[in-house]
Amino acid sequence: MADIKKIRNDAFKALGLTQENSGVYNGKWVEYNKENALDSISPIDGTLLGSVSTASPNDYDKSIKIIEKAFLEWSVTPAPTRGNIIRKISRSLEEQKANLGKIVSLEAGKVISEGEGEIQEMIDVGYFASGLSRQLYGSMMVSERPLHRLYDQYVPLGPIGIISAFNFPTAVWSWNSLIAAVTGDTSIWKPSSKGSLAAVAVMKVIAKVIEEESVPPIFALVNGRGSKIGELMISDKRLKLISFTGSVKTGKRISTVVSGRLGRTLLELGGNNCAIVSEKADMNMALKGVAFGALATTGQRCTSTRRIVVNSKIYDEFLSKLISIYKTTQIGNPLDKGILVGPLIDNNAISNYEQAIQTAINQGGKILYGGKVLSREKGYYVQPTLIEAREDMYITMEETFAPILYVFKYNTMLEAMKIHNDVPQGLASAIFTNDLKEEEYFLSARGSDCGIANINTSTAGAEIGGAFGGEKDTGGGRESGSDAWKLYMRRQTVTKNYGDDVPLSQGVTFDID
Ligand code: UN1
Repeated sequence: MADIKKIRNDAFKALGLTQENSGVYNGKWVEYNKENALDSISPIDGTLLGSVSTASPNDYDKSIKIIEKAFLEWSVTPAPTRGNIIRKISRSLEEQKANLGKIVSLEAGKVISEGEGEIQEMIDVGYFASGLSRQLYGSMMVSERPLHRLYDQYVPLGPIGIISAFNFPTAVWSWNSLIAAVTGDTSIWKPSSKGSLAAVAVMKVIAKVIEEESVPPIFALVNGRGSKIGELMISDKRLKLISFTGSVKTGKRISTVVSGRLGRTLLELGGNNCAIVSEKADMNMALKGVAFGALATTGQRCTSTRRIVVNSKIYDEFLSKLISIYKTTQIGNPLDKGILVGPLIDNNAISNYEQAIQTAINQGGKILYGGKVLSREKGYYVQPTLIEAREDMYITMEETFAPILYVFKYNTMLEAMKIHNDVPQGLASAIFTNDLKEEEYFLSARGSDCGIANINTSTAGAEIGGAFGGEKDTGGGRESGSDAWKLYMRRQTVTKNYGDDVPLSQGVTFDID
């Protein structure tokens, strides 16, 4: 049985964390203040890991002024130089990967390999961003006028705000902050109040690089409640972009407030991800993909598989094999070897789990496996649950952040696709099939309506190189890889006349002599 206290103490020592930690950084750590400090409690067994102080409105304002000033210098630093700094950050994260991974595991309740995987995501994004720093390309167009040049260039946007969720307490910050940093932006981060310690741990590592390399304070950290610091951020005109990961409800409000001041938003809201399992699938691959998608991170990923639609010809066989996997999957302390499913984040998550299951039963769902709370006193453990569902069950339209998988049956691809798309959210999707026609149908305009479409792999576990985000109620944002960097910059269309006359576009004449 893993010794939580020892693991915590060792990781704390390596990372310079203590029982009481400042949760506010803006080039310097603001002194710890007991008032309004957040307790970081491990969902594994209720251990108090440490306490993290929060930002006062004054600390917040000061931090914004500091990153505004840093922007003046950073935005004109050559992008490849910025990239070199971010590469060094990745290296430092690599050195501390095991310790940081442990903090994420302790605070979010992730199994060790997932805690470390989260840090790996940050490392990967850093290297990706560093390469990107030499590729912030604009396009060259051709001018309709003689001796004219027409092109677009990308210019840094300004200070930006990042509000992240508990389930990926550090990786999602890095998708935004490290990409934004190579584009020349500075950023301020309000982590989830359930991810405060992981945020401090990461910032400790990063602050060291920033200070050693004499970089201006490009990253600020302001721990605090959404209702206090989050509110200040969204209405702050000095923040040109607000990147938010969290619930649809909060996201809609943020969208209204930020667009009210004509700011930009990048929203990564709910997912209700579905996998179609065709009779033409490799069944073992489908079982592994579905099990990982539904069980990893105890169903608390935005990309978790929440629904499967299985072809009626293989339905019984697939379900009986899936139930066997559920029966043998070990639930418990995520720091112990062999455990694949750890705790939910808190008691509230347990209540949501119970409520969803009760609603599903009331609406005609049939429990195929699970459905029970295992512990809610010292640690928040539940049984992963499989529920046979029908299309008219409204509960299946909602995202419940818990390991509940709704199971549907289909006969035709048309039916499967309808069930798949008929929910408000549109983040991740998958089909398991070895049939090219089914695969292409899934990828066609009549296919998956999600931001992420996977063939023969899980809805969860996206790589950082692709753009991450989704459609419909998921909010439309794209972050991390591909050309998501463009959102952190403003596009400027440049027309340059190197002739001796001023010919006008569209053949307009305007003779002033
Ligand atoms: C999230 O849950 O907000 O694709 C992020 C995945 C991870 C990231 C999830 N790479 O499952």
